[in-house]
Amino acid sequence: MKNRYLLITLVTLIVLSFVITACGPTAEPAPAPAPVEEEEVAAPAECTNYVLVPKNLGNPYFDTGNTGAQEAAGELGITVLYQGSATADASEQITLLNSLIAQQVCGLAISANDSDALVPTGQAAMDAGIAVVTWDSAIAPAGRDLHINQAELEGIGRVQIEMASRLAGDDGGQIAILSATSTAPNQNAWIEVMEEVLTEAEYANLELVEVVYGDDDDTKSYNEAQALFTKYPDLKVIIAPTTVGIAASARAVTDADLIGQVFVTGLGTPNQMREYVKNGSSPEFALWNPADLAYLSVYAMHALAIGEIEAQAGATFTAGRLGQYTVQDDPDLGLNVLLGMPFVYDGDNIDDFDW
Ligand code: RAM
Repeated sequence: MKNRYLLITLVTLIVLSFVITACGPTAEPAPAPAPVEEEEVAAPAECTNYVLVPKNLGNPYFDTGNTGAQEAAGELGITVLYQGSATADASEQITLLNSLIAQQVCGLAISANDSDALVPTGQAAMDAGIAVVTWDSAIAPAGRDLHINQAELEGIGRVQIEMASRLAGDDGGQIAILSATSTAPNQNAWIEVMEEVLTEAEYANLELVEVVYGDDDDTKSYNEAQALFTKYPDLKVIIAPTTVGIAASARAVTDADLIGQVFVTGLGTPNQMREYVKNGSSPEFALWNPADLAYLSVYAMHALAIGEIEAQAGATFTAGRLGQYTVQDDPDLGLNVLLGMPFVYDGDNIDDFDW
């Protein structure tokens, strides 16, 4: 996109130089057009309408993300609509994205329900001149310009095994993973890391008995947790790498009077988890700040759309209060921008957070 605006600027300068030559004294040679500095390229005035697309609506994690997106939108003087499908489903998401492409928005920031299925849709958007970033959950590199990554995969996977190990105690025991949907790119990547970390000698006393899927649906997640209690009476820990799954699992443990016997950990939001940290069903969990993640995503999407950066490694931009970021390339994740490290919440700090 940036090239287009450079070209328009150059053509304008050349045309202007002809006009000046035609009108000016004929003896004087026309001055050569000044070299165009990248910083001089003005943002196209029409690039003000963007959309933040969550995996699904009604999920407090994404709603919190939207508060950060709106903060960035206010600072940048742009509009960011928040539109998603009712369920965390790739085909519903594709239908929505197709309609947004037809509306010719300036940019899309998508949390993907499927890594590969969304590639053609992402490509269609980019072909239409729309800046495409993913945030939270990535489309495969061919289907987006950049992924805005909450934290390193390794860090997110490892911290969950560390927490599970602390909760299982010295003797270890059976653990299960209660995930989001079976196609969720982010959860699947984290589960892969967790399975690898579990092969380390330090975690030899933890036995992963099953991975089940609650589809980021509260009721389904609750029922899956209950099914785990029945199937594995010796279960020690449920790791739910999803904010929907962890809250539903902690509620299921609480309702089943299993506090102290089955512990829940994983990724959650402080407001949803506070009561479960306090009642002991989920003494610790981790997360990054979803508002910051979406805030950063809006800055990156806008920088791409107005040609301030190209989607290439080494490109730098400033994301408001979060400061400067550099686009990096990763063999698995492709071009991405990294927000930071996951943070562990527990009884000592949970009341410091109000989101
Ligand atoms: C859920 C979603 C989201 C994930 C968080 C941790 O809200 O699945 O994609 O990043 O959990």
